[in-house]
Amino acid sequence: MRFSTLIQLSVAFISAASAGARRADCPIATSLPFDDDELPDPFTFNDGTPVLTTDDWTCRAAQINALISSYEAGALPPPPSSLGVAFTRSGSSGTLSLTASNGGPSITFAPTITFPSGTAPAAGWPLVITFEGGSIPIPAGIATMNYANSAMAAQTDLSSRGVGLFYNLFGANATASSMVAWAWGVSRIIDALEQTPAAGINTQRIAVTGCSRDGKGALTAGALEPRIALTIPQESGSGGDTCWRLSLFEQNNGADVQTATEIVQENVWFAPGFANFVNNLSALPFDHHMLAALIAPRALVSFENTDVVWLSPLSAWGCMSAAHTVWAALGVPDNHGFAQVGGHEHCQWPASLTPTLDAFFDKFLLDQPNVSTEFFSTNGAFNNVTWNPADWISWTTPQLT
Ligand code: MCU
Repeated sequence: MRFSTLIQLSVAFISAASAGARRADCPIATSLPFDDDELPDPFTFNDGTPVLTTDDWTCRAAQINALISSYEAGALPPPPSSLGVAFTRSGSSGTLSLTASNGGPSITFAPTITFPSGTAPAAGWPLVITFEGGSIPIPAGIATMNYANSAMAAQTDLSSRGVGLFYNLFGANATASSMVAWAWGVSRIIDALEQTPAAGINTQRIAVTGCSRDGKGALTAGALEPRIALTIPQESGSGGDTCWRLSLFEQNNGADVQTATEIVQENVWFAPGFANFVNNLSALPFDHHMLAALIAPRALVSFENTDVVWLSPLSAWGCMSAAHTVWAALGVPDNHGFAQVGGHEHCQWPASLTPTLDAFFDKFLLDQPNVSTEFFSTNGAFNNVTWNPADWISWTTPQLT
């Protein structure tokens, strides 16, 4: 017994030592031989060694990001070589006009900001960037920006591929999905706010939100842009805060949910190459619990609706339960919330969830660090499909040091 303990300890020591070496040289892969019906383990590096420290997680997140980019999202381009910004304000309304170019064609987009009344905090107003206006109640004391993400990258149907401002700049053949294009636009908005103090926004206190397809987009932006403090996807469903494998399981058990095979035929939210994997989900070295986990340790609260079967309610609960282990491992479980109820239409906000939402705003945008954000619940209405975590989550959650 003692001998095996000793071996285990020395294995742990060797792993920790090699993890240290990996941190200095974090190997990124864009493809990985993989075959797993269950949810992939976020805490195992591509080379099979364990994630043991918070620095390890930084490297692991970079690995996951590269894999998601390669398999389903497409390439996120760097900032443009030039970004011109003009800000105008009239009363409670502001317009932030951005012109981006890489030396060739330029694009201009001009999101509007609605400012709260009263005196701005010394660091500037917190801000929620709302994809297509969003549909959650935003409390007093927070500015809102209306982001016309569908102009950045269209999302009508498959004919939207390569259509929108982003593709005018990067070319219609850019691999970036519409959601990656939207995230690129959010990053430019934050660049512009950073270089425009007159806009009066506190760029340390920015949230993103959107519902349904735009909720998928808000989640992706939160995953790709580390300056977003709080990510709030609402009813993002399949392709958002749900896992591909779990949605397929739900469908195989008789629920009419959206799956990966459907989504790639419906719209351009994913890169063209994702179609190569939708019939072989076991080959994906990630699932969306790992997309969501790219946000950790920053704050994520997602909301789902069990009345809309298409959203794949079991998948959302299972996927976010799996993602939650990453926030737990990082010692900040309450930076990740989830609430799933019924009794309302798609994208209609149920008042019962306002206290949960407000707690996240208070803590992460309104400088009230002592507010509790311990909210993680479902009504469990999964259309008679059973969630059994042991069938899907084979890892134990480490305490990263
Ligand atoms: C939940 O998001 C999408 C869903 O993925 C699509 O299949 C459906 O057509 O539209 C939903 C949506 O965006 O509704 C507003």
